[in-house]
Amino acid sequence: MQTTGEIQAKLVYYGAAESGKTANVQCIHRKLKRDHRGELRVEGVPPTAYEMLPVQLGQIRGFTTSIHVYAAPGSPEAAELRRKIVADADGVVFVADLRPDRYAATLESLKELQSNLRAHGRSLREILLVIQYNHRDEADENAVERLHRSIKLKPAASFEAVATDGTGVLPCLTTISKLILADLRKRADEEAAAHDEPEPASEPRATEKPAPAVPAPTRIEMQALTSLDDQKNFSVQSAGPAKAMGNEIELPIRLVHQRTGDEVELSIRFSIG
Ligand SMILES: Nc1nc2c(ncn2[C@@H]2O[C@H](COP(=O)(O)OP(=O)(O)OP(=O)(O)O)[C@@H](O)[C@H]2O)c(=O)[nH]1
Ligand SMILES: [Mg+2]
Repeated sequence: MQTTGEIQAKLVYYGAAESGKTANVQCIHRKLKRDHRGELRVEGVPPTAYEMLPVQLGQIRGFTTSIHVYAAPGSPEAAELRRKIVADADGVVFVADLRPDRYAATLESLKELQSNLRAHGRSLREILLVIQYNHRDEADENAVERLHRSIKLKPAASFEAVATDGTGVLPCLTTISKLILADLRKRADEEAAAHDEPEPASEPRATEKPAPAVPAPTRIEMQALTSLDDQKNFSVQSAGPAKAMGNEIELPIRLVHQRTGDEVELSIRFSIG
């Protein structure tokens, strides 16, 4: 297994036109510190324009890890583009629009997502999926329950949101990112295990170096997602044990979100001397 290299995961915000996918990605761009995200790119022109934002998440098994966050375009003209964008997604946030006059469009978009995944031999059951009930400020208090019943899905999690003012945006991103990272870590473990299996007997080539040991325990650094202004809602669940690394001390901290119960693991590094 290499100690350098990159892992890029793909997260797609999918949903009906005007459901708030772009507003989500713009909000993430606004809220993350510069060194935790790249530039917000707008690709194409309306009605098929879409946005992409790289978010840096630190290291997994020595790999620099980032998630490319896409806001899929919702217009009818962009149907083929949506299909392509979601084909190889590692995770999806389905943005359900709570405004009553957008129910039908939301359910239609979910059906389309299902069929787009199926076209690539995938399914809504197998994909890492979180639902975001957006436009919360423009619907009555029963809207979530009503739409939720029609959606008939059991996502890993769901969130209420107002993407324009940031409500619910980062908890949603944090949750789906954690799911994606856990999945990547599992895959990295499987890859490492396959790598560790004894090779059939052959002479090692002179240029080959032994594979470096996998550092344990692996810590997924979540600084990007916890350095946000939502962090006031987190309380510390556990901390430590501290680990000395050269002239640095690393302290792992587990936070729990008071409202959603989401857990986030991050690490703080202190330099000595
Ligand atoms: N009041 C309110 N407005 C929102 C919310 N989310 C998005 N909007 C607004 O709704 C409009 C559409 O939002 P976008 O983020 O562009 O929607 P989209 O899903 O990217 O739309 P397409 O790219 O056309 O599919 C914009 O004017 C946003 O400012 C919300 O939660 N509340
Ligand atoms: Mg958009």
